Amino acid sequence: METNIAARMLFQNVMPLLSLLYLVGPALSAQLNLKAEDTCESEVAALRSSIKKLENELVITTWRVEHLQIHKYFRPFQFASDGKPEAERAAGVNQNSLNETLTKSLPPAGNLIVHDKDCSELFDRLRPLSGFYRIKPKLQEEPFSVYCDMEDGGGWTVFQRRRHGKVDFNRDWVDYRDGFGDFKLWNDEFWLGNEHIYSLLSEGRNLVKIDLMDWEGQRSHAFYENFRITNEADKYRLSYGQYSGRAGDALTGGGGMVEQWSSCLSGMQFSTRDQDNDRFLQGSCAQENQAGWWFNRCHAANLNGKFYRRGKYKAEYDNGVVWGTWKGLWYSLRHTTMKVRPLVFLDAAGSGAGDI
Ligand SMILES: [Ca+2]
Repeated sequence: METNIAARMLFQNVMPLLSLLYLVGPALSAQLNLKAEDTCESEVAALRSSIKKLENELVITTWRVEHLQIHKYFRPFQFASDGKPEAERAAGVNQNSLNETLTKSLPPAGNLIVHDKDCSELFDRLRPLSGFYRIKPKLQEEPFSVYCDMEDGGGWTVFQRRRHGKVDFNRDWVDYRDGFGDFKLWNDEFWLGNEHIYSLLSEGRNLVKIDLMDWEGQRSHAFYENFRITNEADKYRLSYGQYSGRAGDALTGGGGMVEQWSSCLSGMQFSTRDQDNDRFLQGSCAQENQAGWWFNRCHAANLNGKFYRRGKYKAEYDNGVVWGTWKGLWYSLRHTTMKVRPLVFLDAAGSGAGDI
């Protein structure tokens, strides 16, 4: 209920702001240009600066509203002809009009100001701090919000993150396709969504880095060149090139032929608890492991697994947050990050090789 009220207030605040900036903003800017040569230059500068601040506020608030709408935290606040807020009539209102208000979209303010196809372009252009930013990997697609890791050489677009186990990763196909989790705070957990990951990975040569941390604070990592997934029609099939790093090549299943036969994930389709596309004929890896992932029969690495709070765990299946070649299948990791940037990238230190 509190969320609803907060969201409603947010929405009430953003609408006048939207109207003001869309209608008055351009005219006001033109006016200011005309008067720039007048004597009141400091006033003009102050006004320009407050317009800039308002524009920034508009962008941020629009993202928030979109996030709340996407996750259906609230219905856009609307007055009916009888003057009563919609919420007061909600009990009596028919379902069709509810659906209409749920799908009503805001003006595409973000489209006008998204310049970057990924966090590496944003890093090159502005060198901003790590945080959530809007990117647009493909011209014909809508921009979306991602976490940009501007440390570690900078320019990383993050598509998976585990930190504290508050987000449930045992989800259906649609959630994994569209993305889930929280996209606000520096330690929020999320899966960016297979559609977005597909857009992000589909062009150019890339480097994926997988950052891992255990419950003692020890860190390790793995790199994969040219990490790719196919589209939904092919069930987001995974492929990747050369491995390097310290954590071991768990995606390929580790050392032996037998392990690779059963747990190499290259060439595997994505499976969720409601879509079994794995090679385990007798059952569903996604159901056993309570996760969506590119299962074979089943895996030696599964970063979307069940979050166990002590590291070592006992269970019927090895269904933890697992990177087998580093901590084994019966140790569930505390932090994981999967992130990508172009293979050829001039990092913050100018070395061109990142923090490898
Ligand atoms: Ca199966």
